[in-house]
Amino acid sequence: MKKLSRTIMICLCMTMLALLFCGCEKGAGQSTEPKLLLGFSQIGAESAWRIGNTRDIEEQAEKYQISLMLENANQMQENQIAAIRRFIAYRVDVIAFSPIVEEGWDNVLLEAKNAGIPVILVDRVISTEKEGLTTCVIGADFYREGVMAAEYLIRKADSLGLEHVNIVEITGTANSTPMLQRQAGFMDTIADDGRMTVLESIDGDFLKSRGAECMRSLLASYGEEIDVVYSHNDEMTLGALPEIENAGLKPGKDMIIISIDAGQKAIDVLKEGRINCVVECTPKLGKELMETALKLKSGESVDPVIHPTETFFSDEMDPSQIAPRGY
Ligand code: GYE
Repeated sequence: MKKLSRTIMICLCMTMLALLFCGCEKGAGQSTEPKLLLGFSQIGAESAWRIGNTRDIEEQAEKYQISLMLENANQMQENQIAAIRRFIAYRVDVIAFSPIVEEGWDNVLLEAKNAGIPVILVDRVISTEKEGLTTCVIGADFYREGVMAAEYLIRKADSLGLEHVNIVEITGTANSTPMLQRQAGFMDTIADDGRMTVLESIDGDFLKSRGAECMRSLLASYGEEIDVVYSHNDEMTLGALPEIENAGLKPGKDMIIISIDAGQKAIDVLKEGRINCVVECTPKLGKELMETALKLKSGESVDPVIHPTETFFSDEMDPSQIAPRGY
């Protein structure tokens, strides 16, 4: 009996301590009240880039004490539109989203505008004739990435003394900003080089499985005629490489492989000599996003376009010097 009452006493003490602790927590919570509510519609989780981008946005929101409503659209524009409508209904302070494609946003963005909620574009842009639907864009200069990829190819062709260069291009999601701009930057840069022929451009939708399918079909059509694979992201490249090997060819030697994103996996493959060049596209846009959202909330003006600085990694340099990528 004595033992029992001692146990009850201990339990009571612990409950009181727990209550006290909760009280303290609440006090601490009050002092770190969110500075704003940000609704963010992410495209999906199709690549290491995208997963790294989501993680970075979550981490930075926490760091800046911004309350984040994050929705994953699983690669569907209609899901993004529905998420934006929910953000409006919820009366968030700022809306941000990465538009999967450029067209088709006018109606929902007009609704956001009428509700007085500022909208930030992250990573990709939209195409519209209407003014004032969005405040700014925070994302890479995809055209410049395409230029860097082509400039590498021209240097490589020079160094190998190639007279004819047959290129296949595996593109990202049709009508997405990175697809359109990475293609334009690359094509404009090789346009005046008489050695370059593009055999085919094929839609790989930024997915590893599609990269493999596209490569199989390209190999079936052109086989060893292919000198260069220009792929718009690492996932598709990583899908394509085993297909090239299955066809008895050595990527990086029998075929020049150029990729974009520069996630850790692609850098590891570059170190193995199976990729020749990978252009950087950083997913770390969270800090700029939080700072821009805070400025908008306090009525400050923001830069209309914010591009991170980017580089490339290639077999022209010592790959052991490349720092861990973090995505
Ligand atoms: O390159 C790709 C991703 O929009 C920059 O989307 C982004 C692209 C990135 O899925 O891997």
